Amino acid sequence: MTPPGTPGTPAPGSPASGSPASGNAARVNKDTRFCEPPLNFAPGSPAPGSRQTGPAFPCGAEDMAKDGEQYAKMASRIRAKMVAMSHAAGTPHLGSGLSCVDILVAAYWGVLRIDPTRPSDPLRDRFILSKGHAISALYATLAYRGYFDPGLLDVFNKDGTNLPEQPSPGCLPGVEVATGSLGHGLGLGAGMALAGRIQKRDYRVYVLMSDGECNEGSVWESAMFAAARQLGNLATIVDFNGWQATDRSREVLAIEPLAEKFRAFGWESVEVDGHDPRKLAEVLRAVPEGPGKPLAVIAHTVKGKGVSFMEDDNNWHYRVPSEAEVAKAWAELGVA
Ligand SMILES: Cc1ncc(C[n+]2csc(CCOP(=O)(O)OP(=O)(O)O)c2C)c(N)n1
Ligand SMILES: [Mg+2]
Repeated sequence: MTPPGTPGTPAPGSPASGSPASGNAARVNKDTRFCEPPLNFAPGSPAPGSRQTGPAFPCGAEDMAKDGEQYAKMASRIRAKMVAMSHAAGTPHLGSGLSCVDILVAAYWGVLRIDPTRPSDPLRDRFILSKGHAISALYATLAYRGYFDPGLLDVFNKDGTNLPEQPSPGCLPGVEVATGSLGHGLGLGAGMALAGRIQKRDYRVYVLMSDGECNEGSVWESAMFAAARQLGNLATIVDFNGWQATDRSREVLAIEPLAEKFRAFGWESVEVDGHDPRKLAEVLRAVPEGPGKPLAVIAHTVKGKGVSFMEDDNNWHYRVPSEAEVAKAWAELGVA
């Protein structure tokens, strides 16, 4: 199948699309690749400097929230596609991606004030997948949410395409930042949340981390910063599946009690079932635009969720499914 789109086109800001200044000029920060696009003030819009509230972006929350079945159907569709993507690309981290699908479905269909046709809208809510190794879950979510043609998912991790195994900023519409090196998403999110306050833009920032990622010192530096600056417009969701790459999280470091740790760092903290999108959406929708304590949602999940022979089996951190295993998974997910 030939996917639509233009794989191979350099992403905005990639070296091929124009490189930063060199020599003396390189010491001057002229690189504006990661700046927000300027706001265009239409007649009747608030004057620069006044508080700006985003439009009520269509998010489908009303429809999906009424009926948990719809969340479940979308989650199964995403999971099935991810299993096929892993097989086609020979790419690992499938268990990690399956673990966080219900969190993504809750966020993208039940919480975020976004418009897929305007992925760079300065007033959009931001979502950062800090556990970047689970990128197949985000790509599939963005595609089915309308950010780009789902046909592009078929070239996942193929050379010369814009769907790398670890995301880079702007590689596809809706991908906010580069992640993959664990421990950076929360700091990036805190910066965005602070920028929103300074610019008087009423958006929220959501950062999805993994439990193993919380071993990183940078997570706790960011947590202290966010609480000190009262970034109430910031929330993190920790995909707490109890596994890291090679062992149980509790065997690697004493990560628990995680909710209490966040509270000790000045955050609000709640524990939820990470496979209950309605509950997740309810909790995440309550995040305000204004100052206050940031929110940590400890989402208890199962690595490999949705495919019985992958659930809680950490071999699927690295394993790639065979064709027969894809068929078996699809049958279980009800899409065969
Ligand atoms: C800074 C850093 N160190 C090491 C790795 C390699 N690595 C990839 S996934 C992973 C751990 C996975 O466990 P967890 O963070 O809990 O994510 P899960 O796969 O369980 O969702 C590691 C160590 C990395 N991506 N970044
Ligand atoms: Mg984990």
